[in-house]
Amino acid sequence: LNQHGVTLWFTGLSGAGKSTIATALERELVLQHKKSLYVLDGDNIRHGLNKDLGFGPGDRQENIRRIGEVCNLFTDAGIIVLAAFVSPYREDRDKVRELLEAAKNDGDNTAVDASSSKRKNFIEIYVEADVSVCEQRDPKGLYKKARSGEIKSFTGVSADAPFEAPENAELVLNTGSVSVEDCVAQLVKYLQDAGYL
Ligand code: GGZ
Repeated sequence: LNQHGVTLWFTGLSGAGKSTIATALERELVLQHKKSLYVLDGDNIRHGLNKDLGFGPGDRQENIRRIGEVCNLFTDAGIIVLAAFVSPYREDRDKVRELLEAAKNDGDNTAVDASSSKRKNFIEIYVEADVSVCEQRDPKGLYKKARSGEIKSFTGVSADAPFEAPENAELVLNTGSVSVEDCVAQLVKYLQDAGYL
Protein backbone atom coordinates (compact mmCIF):
# COMPACT_ATOMS: atom_id res chain seq x y z
CA LEU A 1 0.00 0.00 0.00
CA ASN A 2 1.44 3.37 -0.92
CA GLN A 3 -0.43 5.40 1.64
CA HIS A 4 -1.16 5.38 5.34
CA GLY A 5 -4.70 5.77 6.55
CA VAL A 6 -5.65 8.59 8.85
CA THR A 7 -8.87 10.18 10.06
CA LEU A 8 -9.14 13.93 9.92
CA TRP A 9 -11.97 14.79 12.28
CA PHE A 10 -13.65 18.16 11.69
CA THR A 11 -15.71 19.38 14.64
CA GLY A 12 -17.66 22.62 14.97
CA LEU A 13 -21.06 24.27 14.84
CA SER A 14 -23.56 23.82 12.04
CA GLY A 15 -22.56 26.31 9.36
CA ALA A 16 -18.99 26.69 10.62
CA GLY A 17 -17.67 25.28 7.34
CA LYS A 18 -16.69 21.68 8.17
CA SER A 19 -18.09 20.03 5.04
CA THR A 20 -17.00 22.92 2.83
CA ILE A 21 -13.40 22.65 4.00
CA ALA A 22 -13.44 18.85 3.90
CA THR A 23 -14.74 18.85 0.32
CA ALA A 24 -12.19 21.45 -0.79
CA LEU A 25 -9.40 19.47 0.87
CA GLU A 26 -10.65 16.28 -0.78
CA ARG A 27 -10.34 17.93 -4.18
CA GLU A 28 -6.81 19.10 -3.46
CA LEU A 29 -5.62 15.72 -2.11
CA VAL A 30 -7.13 13.75 -4.99
CA LEU A 31 -6.04 16.04 -7.81
CA GLN A 32 -2.64 17.27 -6.56
CA HIS A 33 -1.55 14.41 -4.31
CA LYS A 34 -3.28 11.39 -5.89
CA LYS A 35 -4.60 10.17 -2.53
CA SER A 36 -7.52 7.83 -1.88
CA LEU A 37 -9.94 9.39 0.47
CA TYR A 38 -13.50 9.45 1.65
CA VAL A 39 -15.64 12.22 3.09
CA LEU A 40 -18.13 11.26 5.79
CA ASP A 41 -20.70 13.82 6.87
CA GLY A 42 -24.29 14.14 7.94
CA ASP A 43 -25.48 13.86 4.37
CA ASN A 44 -24.15 10.34 3.81
CA ILE A 45 -24.34 9.01 7.38
CA ARG A 46 -27.53 10.37 8.89
CA HIS A 47 -29.61 9.32 5.87
CA GLY A 48 -28.27 5.77 5.87
CA LEU A 49 -26.34 4.02 8.63
CA ASN A 50 -27.64 6.36 11.33
CA LYS A 51 -31.09 7.20 10.06
CA ASP A 52 -32.55 5.79 13.27
CA LEU A 53 -30.83 8.50 15.33
CA GLY A 54 -31.95 12.00 16.31
CA PHE A 55 -30.26 14.89 18.09
CA GLY A 56 -30.73 14.14 21.78
CA PRO A 57 -27.52 13.61 23.78
CA GLY A 58 -27.78 9.80 23.69
CA ASP A 59 -28.41 9.68 19.96
CA ARG A 60 -25.56 12.09 19.23
CA GLN A 61 -23.28 9.93 21.34
CA GLU A 62 -24.31 6.80 19.41
CA ASN A 63 -23.99 8.70 16.12
CA ILE A 64 -20.38 9.58 16.86
CA ARG A 65 -19.60 6.11 18.23
CA ARG A 66 -20.75 4.40 15.01
CA ILE A 67 -19.00 6.98 12.84
CA GLY A 68 -15.83 6.36 14.83
CA GLU A 69 -16.04 2.65 14.07
CA VAL A 70 -16.52 3.39 10.36
CA CYS A 71 -13.53 5.76 10.42
CA ASN A 72 -11.49 3.02 12.06
CA LEU A 73 -12.30 0.57 9.26
CA PHE A 74 -11.50 3.04 6.47
CA THR A 75 -8.31 4.13 8.22
CA ASP A 76 -7.24 0.51 8.66
CA ALA A 77 -7.73 0.08 4.90
CA GLY A 78 -5.23 2.88 4.24
CA ILE A 79 -7.76 5.51 3.28
CA ILE A 80 -7.68 9.14 4.37
CA VAL A 81 -11.04 9.82 6.00
CA LEU A 82 -12.41 13.33 6.25
CA ALA A 83 -15.14 13.17 8.89
CA ALA A 84 -17.24 16.32 9.28
CA PHE A 85 -19.67 16.17 12.20
CA VAL A 86 -20.79 18.70 14.78
CA SER A 87 -19.69 16.16 17.42
CA PRO A 88 -20.41 18.59 20.26
CA TYR A 89 -19.29 16.41 23.14
CA ARG A 90 -15.61 16.29 24.06
CA GLU A 91 -15.91 12.84 25.60
CA ASP A 92 -17.34 11.34 22.40
CA ARG A 93 -14.57 12.82 20.25
CA ASP A 94 -11.93 11.65 22.71
CA LYS A 95 -13.35 8.11 22.55
CA VAL A 96 -12.97 8.09 18.77
CA ARG A 97 -9.39 9.29 19.19
CA GLU A 98 -8.71 6.48 21.67
CA LEU A 99 -10.25 3.89 19.35
CA LEU A 100 -8.09 4.93 16.42
CA GLU A 101 -4.90 5.28 18.43
CA ALA A 102 -5.41 1.86 20.03
CA ALA A 103 -5.99 0.31 16.60
CA LYS A 104 -2.72 1.80 15.36
CA ASN A 105 -0.75 -0.17 17.92
CA ASP A 106 -2.37 -3.58 17.69
CA GLY A 107 -2.04 -4.23 13.96
CA ASP A 108 0.65 -6.42 12.43
CA ASN A 109 1.00 -4.15 9.43
CA THR A 110 2.68 -0.97 10.54
CA ALA A 111 4.68 -2.02 13.58
CA VAL A 112 7.91 -2.37 11.60
CA ASP A 113 7.63 1.09 10.10
CA ALA A 114 9.51 3.35 12.51
CA SER A 115 7.88 6.50 11.19
CA SER A 116 4.42 5.13 11.90
CA SER A 117 4.92 5.47 15.63
CA LYS A 118 5.01 9.24 15.28
CA ARG A 119 2.10 9.50 12.92
CA LYS A 120 -1.31 9.72 14.50
CA ASN A 121 -4.37 7.89 13.24
CA PHE A 122 -6.68 10.65 14.43
CA ILE A 123 -6.27 14.34 13.85
CA GLU A 124 -8.81 16.70 15.37
CA ILE A 125 -9.54 19.92 13.51
CA TYR A 126 -11.63 22.53 15.26
CA VAL A 127 -13.53 24.49 12.65
CA GLU A 128 -14.14 27.53 14.78
CA ALA A 129 -16.73 30.20 14.13
CA ASP A 130 -18.90 32.18 16.51
CA VAL A 131 -22.57 31.28 16.63
CA SER A 132 -23.27 34.80 15.31
CA VAL A 133 -21.12 34.11 12.24
CA CYS A 134 -22.79 30.74 11.58
CA GLU A 135 -26.20 32.25 12.15
CA GLN A 136 -25.51 35.01 9.64
CA ARG A 137 -24.58 32.39 7.03
CA ASP A 138 -27.46 30.07 7.90
CA PRO A 139 -27.18 28.23 4.54
CA LYS A 140 -30.04 25.84 5.29
CA GLY A 141 -32.19 28.18 7.39
CA LEU A 142 -31.72 25.94 10.42
CA TYR A 143 -30.74 28.72 12.84
CA LYS A 144 -33.90 30.57 11.93
CA LYS A 145 -35.92 27.46 12.68
CA ALA A 146 -34.01 26.89 15.91
CA ARG A 147 -34.72 30.47 17.06
CA SER A 148 -38.40 30.12 16.27
CA GLY A 149 -38.55 26.82 18.12
CA GLU A 150 -39.35 24.78 15.03
CA ILE A 151 -36.12 22.83 15.61
CA LYS A 152 -35.39 21.84 19.19
CA SER A 153 -32.01 21.08 20.80
CA PHE A 154 -30.04 22.92 18.15
CA THR A 155 -26.32 23.05 18.91
CA GLY A 156 -25.10 26.45 20.03
CA VAL A 157 -28.60 27.91 20.19
CA SER A 158 -30.65 25.77 22.55
CA ALA A 159 -29.74 25.68 26.23
CA ASP A 160 -29.87 21.87 26.19
CA ALA A 161 -27.47 21.54 23.23
CA PRO A 162 -24.06 23.00 24.11
CA PHE A 163 -20.93 22.75 22.01
CA GLU A 164 -17.83 21.71 23.95
CA ALA A 165 -14.86 23.26 22.18
CA PRO A 166 -11.82 21.02 21.76
CA GLU A 167 -8.96 21.65 24.16
CA ASN A 168 -6.28 19.73 22.31
CA ALA A 169 -7.14 20.01 18.64
CA GLU A 170 -4.18 19.46 16.33
CA LEU A 171 -5.42 22.36 14.22
CA VAL A 172 -7.80 25.26 14.78
CA LEU A 173 -9.25 26.96 11.72
CA ASN A 174 -11.25 30.12 12.28
CA THR A 175 -13.53 30.42 9.29
CA GLY A 176 -14.76 33.83 10.41
CA SER A 177 -11.36 35.26 9.52
CA VAL A 178 -9.64 32.68 7.27
CA SER A 179 -10.77 31.81 3.73
CA VAL A 180 -11.58 28.24 2.68
CA GLU A 181 -8.54 28.34 0.39
CA ASP A 182 -6.23 29.32 3.26
CA CYS A 183 -7.77 26.68 5.56
CA VAL A 184 -7.00 24.03 2.93
CA ALA A 185 -3.45 25.36 2.56
CA GLN A 186 -2.95 25.11 6.35
CA LEU A 187 -4.25 21.54 6.32
CA VAL A 188 -2.01 20.50 3.43
CA LYS A 189 0.99 22.03 5.20
CA TYR A 190 0.11 20.22 8.42
CA LEU A 191 -0.21 16.90 6.58
CA GLN A 192 3.08 17.43 4.77
CA ASP A 193 4.98 18.39 7.92
CA ALA A 194 3.51 15.41 9.80
CA GLY A 195 4.48 12.96 7.06
CA TYR A 196 1.11 12.04 5.56
CA LEU A 197 1.74 13.46 2.08
C1 GGZ B 1 -27.39 20.38 15.27
C2 GGZ B 1 -28.67 19.73 13.47
C3 GGZ B 1 -29.78 19.61 14.29
C4 GGZ B 1 -29.63 19.92 15.67
C5 GGZ B 1 -30.39 19.08 12.29
N1 GGZ B 1 -28.43 20.27 16.13
O1 GGZ B 1 -25.30 22.26 9.06
P1 GGZ B 1 -25.87 20.93 8.80
O2 GGZ B 1 -27.31 20.79 9.40
O3 GGZ B 1 -25.83 20.38 7.44
O4 GGZ B 1 -25.19 19.97 9.79
C6 GGZ B 1 -25.94 19.75 10.97
C7 GGZ B 1 -26.21 18.28 11.05
C8 GGZ B 1 -25.59 17.77 12.35
O5 GGZ B 1 -25.47 16.37 12.30
P2 GGZ B 1 -24.24 15.67 13.00
O6 GGZ B 1 -24.38 14.21 12.77
O7 GGZ B 1 -22.98 16.31 12.56
O8 GGZ B 1 -24.51 16.07 14.53
S1 GGZ B 1 -23.89 15.42 15.86
O9 GGZ B 1 -22.46 15.25 15.66
O10 GGZ B 1 -24.20 16.39 16.92
O11 GGZ B 1 -24.56 14.13 16.09
C9 GGZ B 1 -27.31 20.40 10.76
C10 GGZ B 1 -28.32 19.30 10.98
O12 GGZ B 1 -27.60 18.07 11.03
N2 GGZ B 1 -29.07 19.39 12.22
N3 GGZ B 1 -30.84 19.21 13.55
N4 GGZ B 1 -30.67 19.84 16.51
N5 GGZ B 1 -27.46 20.11 13.96
